Amino acid sequence: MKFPENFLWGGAVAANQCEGAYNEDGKGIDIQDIMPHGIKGAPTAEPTEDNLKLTAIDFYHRYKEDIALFAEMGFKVFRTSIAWSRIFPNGDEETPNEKGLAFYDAVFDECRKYGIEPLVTISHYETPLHLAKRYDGWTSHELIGFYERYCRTIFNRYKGKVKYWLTFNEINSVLHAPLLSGGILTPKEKLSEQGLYQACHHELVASALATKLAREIMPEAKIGCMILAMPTYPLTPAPDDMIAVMKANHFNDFFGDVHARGVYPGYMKRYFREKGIEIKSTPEEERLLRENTVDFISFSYYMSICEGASGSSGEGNLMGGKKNPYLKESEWGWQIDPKGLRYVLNRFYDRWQKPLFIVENGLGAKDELVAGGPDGKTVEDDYRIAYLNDHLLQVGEAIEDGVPVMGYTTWGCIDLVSASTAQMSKRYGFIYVDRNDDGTGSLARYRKKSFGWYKEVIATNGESLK
Ligand code: BGP
Repeated sequence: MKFPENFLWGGAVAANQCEGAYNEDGKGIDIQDIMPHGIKGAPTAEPTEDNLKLTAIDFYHRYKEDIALFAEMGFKVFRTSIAWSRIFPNGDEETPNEKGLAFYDAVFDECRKYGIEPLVTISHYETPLHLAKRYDGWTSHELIGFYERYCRTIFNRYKGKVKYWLTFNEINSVLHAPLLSGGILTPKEKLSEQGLYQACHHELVASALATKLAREIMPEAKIGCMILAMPTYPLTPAPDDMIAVMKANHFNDFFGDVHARGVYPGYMKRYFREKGIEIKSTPEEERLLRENTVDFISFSYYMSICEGASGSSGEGNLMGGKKNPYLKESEWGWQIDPKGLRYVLNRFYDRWQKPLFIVENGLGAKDELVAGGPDGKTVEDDYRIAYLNDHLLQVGEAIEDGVPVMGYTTWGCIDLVSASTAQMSKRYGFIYVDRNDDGTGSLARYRKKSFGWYKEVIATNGESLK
């Protein structure tokens, strides 16, 4: 199995799921601070003590120790996000918060010290709360200007330190989780499709604007979009099931199509027409989209789903869809499908002809800390090793198929708080963090068995995979 030279091996986290320090050094409150239950349960009025993200794994104070562990594994790249509300506490101020800027300087410098490239998500499910309350998040056109100012600030500050940028985490998830993904406080059941797709338009325009700015300010940078990838299989070979798959794909492909081709696809225009949705757009915005397509497409991959013409969707999994009788699932009901990753890599490259970057993949599982390992305690996580090994073999197959894959960052390379359930017990890391769902724990770090395994994979550039 041959991975390209300079393949970017690494791991990924997001600010809100690892940093903690939710109100330190001038940080504003963001939507995660009032979402103690993830995507289930209503947001709270104020940050509450049961919200694990307020402290998370305290990366804000322990980043040096954690980055040293990533370096020990041989990471070439580390994906994290900038918490927008550390830079602009409310989101709509004119001047940034210097302490927030200084924190990310320190994080990126620490990465560079070890030769690790930072890969930065500009907006990862952490819209400043004020933007949600005052403007209803991305439903408002004004967000484009605030995001532009934020991008200009961080691009000018970190040019030369950060080469790889992603505009919005899992941009297509706004259709399913408007608050988490789009900072939209109007409850999903009350939000009109008109409002929802207008919000998508604003994000797409903002993403194109960020791409334009990045090219002006940091000509050496590479900027990509980020999509939640879920390959969809027909439940049966019935033509109607295949059409159902095609339609389900449209709602996700639409985001990649605009990012890669710069225009709204015909199937989406038809949908808008038939639903009476009129996207407010200007010729200037259309030009922005057309002239600023992305350098690469990145995506998360956890599972595939099935679709069919009959019956209702939403049986399981993150974004609806139906269960596949041929696949096993994780303890959280996410169906495990390594071959789906090869399929999605081929499909995305066929469609968009842009380099691809897998920026999230991994197994959320319950771990048991036992005696052993270099730190005195460890986790024998053979199930995680098997999951990652099998997925990486399929990445290798896709590379053999001719797909240009830039890199691979496992999700949650260190245990962190889950996005969908806000639990600590849904662990993804190579590094165990001693913190429990009830908030207890010392926050100590322990290398799991998978730590040494991944180190070997990186050191051999994938040749140790079996
Ligand atoms: C993606 C998000 C991440 C993340 C991951 C795993 O949807 O981009 O933020 O956490 O999924 O999901 P979870 O944490 O719910 O297990």
